Amino acid sequence: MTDTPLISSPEHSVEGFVREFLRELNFTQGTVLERASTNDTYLALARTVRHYLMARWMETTTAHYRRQPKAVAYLSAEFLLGRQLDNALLAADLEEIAAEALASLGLDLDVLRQAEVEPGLGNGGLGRLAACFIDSLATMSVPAIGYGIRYEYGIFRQTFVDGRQFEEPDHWLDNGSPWEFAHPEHEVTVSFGGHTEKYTEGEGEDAVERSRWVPGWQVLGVPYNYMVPGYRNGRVNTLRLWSARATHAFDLKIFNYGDYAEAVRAQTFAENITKVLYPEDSTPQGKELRLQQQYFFVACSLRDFIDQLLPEGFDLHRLHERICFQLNDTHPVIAVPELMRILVDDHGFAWDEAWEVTRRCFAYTCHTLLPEALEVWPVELLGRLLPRHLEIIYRINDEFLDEVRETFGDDELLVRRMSIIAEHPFRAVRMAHLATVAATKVNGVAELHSQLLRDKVLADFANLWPDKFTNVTNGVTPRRFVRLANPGLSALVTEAIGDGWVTDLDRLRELEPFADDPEFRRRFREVKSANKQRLVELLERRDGITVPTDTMLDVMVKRLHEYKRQTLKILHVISLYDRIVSGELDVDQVVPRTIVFGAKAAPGYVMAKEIIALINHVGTVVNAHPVASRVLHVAFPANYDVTVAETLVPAADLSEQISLAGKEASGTGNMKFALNGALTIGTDDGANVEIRQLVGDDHFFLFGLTEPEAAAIAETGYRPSAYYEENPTLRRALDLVAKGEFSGGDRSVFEPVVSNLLGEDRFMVLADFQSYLDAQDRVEAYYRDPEAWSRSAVLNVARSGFFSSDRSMRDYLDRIWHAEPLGD
Ligand code: BZD
Repeated sequence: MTDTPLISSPEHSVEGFVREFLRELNFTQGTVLERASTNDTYLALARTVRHYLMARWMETTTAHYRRQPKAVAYLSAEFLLGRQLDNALLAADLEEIAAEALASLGLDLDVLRQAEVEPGLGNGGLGRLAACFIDSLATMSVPAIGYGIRYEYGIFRQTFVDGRQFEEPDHWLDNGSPWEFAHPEHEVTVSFGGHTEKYTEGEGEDAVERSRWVPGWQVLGVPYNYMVPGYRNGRVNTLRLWSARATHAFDLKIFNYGDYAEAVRAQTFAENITKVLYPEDSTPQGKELRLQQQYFFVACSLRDFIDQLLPEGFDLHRLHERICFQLNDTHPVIAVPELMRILVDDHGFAWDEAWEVTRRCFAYTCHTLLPEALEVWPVELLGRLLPRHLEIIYRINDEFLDEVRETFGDDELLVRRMSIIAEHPFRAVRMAHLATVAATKVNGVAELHSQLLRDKVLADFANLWPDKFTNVTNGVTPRRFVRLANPGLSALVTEAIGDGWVTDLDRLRELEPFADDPEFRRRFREVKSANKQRLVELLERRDGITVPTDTMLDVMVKRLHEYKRQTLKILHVISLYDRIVSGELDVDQVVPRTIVFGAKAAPGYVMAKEIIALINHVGTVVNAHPVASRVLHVAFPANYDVTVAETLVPAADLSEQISLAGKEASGTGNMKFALNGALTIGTDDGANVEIRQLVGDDHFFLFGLTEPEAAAIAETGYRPSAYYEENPTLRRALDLVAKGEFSGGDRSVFEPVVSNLLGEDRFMVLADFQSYLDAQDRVEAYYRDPEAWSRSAVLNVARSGFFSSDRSMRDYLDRIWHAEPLGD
């Protein structure tokens, strides 16, 4: 690193901003205001804002390099970032200046905001969590870097045709990508395939048997850097995403042989690695390309950290003093044998020495409880793609199983259960076991989840190493999900308690007394209602969906999965519809509600797609019914993403968190809603448990089986049809679906959904149905009293400060990383 003085930031004023913006528009975008398209002006604006953060970025990077503090590398196959412009404006304290500067040129900041295409580089909670965490790390001045993949196509764009999901490619890079900086000069070579060779190093007594990898093919990884600005603290961390390119050998091939077509084919092959994000959630499909992606980004990242970020000549025996690699689920776990390979093969470490270092460098976060979601790789595939890594995994396993036998005796069943290698139904590497064996710490993402990991999913490991297991409850960034998404609430809160809450969310506690202030509650309701208005306008503009204003806004947004139980919610809607239409409920006595769904289904997940169709078809019928539509409205905007969440969450009255207890690891949407003053209707699952404990039972609508109850029923044999037979309300709702009420009389359309519920119902929708309806009745009664409801809503805000991702980061720092913020 040089001592070259940094160019200073542009002047922090309206005039300074205008100057910089016009310069960008003219010199970089190559156009003039009069002829600039919206995209031109958006790009010029983004680059202008970027300039204000540039000096801080360079300073932060230089400080990390010079001071070599212990850092955190967050390895994640997904970073679901959301739009960048607003967050950058906020971090640089430029919101007002930019709005004024643009207005002085006859431009509207709001219009330019809409021009940004969000990078959809994640599926759902896991990817969004990674984005919240890097925001918090930057805001807390923690030396940290995010490592991931720059997918050319992010999560698919969802459209509905006749209510059914269709997927379209997400060309997020098409209009230019002003937030990234490519660094081809720092490209890294990544090897795949080939075979290993044994050789002897040294002679006589000193001779050691070693193995070397002779790869079959290689690709290049090009880093793209993204700024991760801290909130007004002068820090900008880095997110480094890797993109695959063909090696230069291919260029040579063109030159030598003129075999142009072959060279292009090779090029395409290499670049396929980072072409597309796998649109999966919880059910890995064992795609070869996916393993290539995982190894690719992890190999690039380790090389980058070791070769670029450590000083030359650094003694790798002390690597753990400089870094903790946090493994975001099992996707990056191949980093464990990769580090072993680097240390043993490239740096000549003895095996034990290398293992000592490796074991201290990794920590593992598990995000699931569903056994089928635990990633395994067939040995055949792993051995073909990464033969040296497979050898290393086998040796790690041999030594680990020796330890198991030493501790527990020759219990072969136990040994087989714990082995990193599964034998059935085919020989495969269990990535969660590998991660658990290698990691210094293994954490779940909410108290209940961590408990279940210890007691069930990884119980044998917890017996062996009780101290390895810990909990860090998830959190969300208050910058994006309160301060930016809910300007009305932010202003109200700041007026009441000052603005310290933005970086110290526990201070929301100071709002508690205001819950008893009728004037504050009135203003809170005013904000809610303005937020609903904003949502109504968004749905109209974006989707052409018209929804009523000023009804109870009941929201269920999350990936579509059976365990999350969107079917339970739609059965509630169907039952309300049924009882209104049949006259059992007096329509004038029903509290009007708008039910909003948002969900993408994995393209190969047939049942999830059927459920989407059912929701859309129910919506069509309900919304068109002359009586029911007076009080019920269903909206399902397609392509739910971070940008939609930012308008939807602040508008919600009721947050639906209704997974079967023991299945949702944490949830983070639940936290966003509570922080924005929605009340939760939820099961005792994931972080709902902690939300309820904090906000209090009187301000949370609990229903459903507990985890031990659900486990007991599953044990003795669950019979969903018994609930159908015994509960006439449930029977009528299911019968309506079965007889084709929502499919133009065609009974076959939703038959798979109905027979699945009656025959298997793995996630006990029918068992929880009545309890859910009763809880919804309590919701309705409570909502009739706006004073009581808004008091509870304010208390939800005041008592949810714990769910800041800043707090999660403090927990990781204290319990796992043992790193510290960088002082001035
Ligand atoms: O992770 C989610 C869990 O389901 C949530 O309960 C939890 O709150 C969040 C964050 O901890 N898991 C995912 O989002 N998982 C995936 O998206 C995923 C992606 C690829 C493969 C497997 C799972």
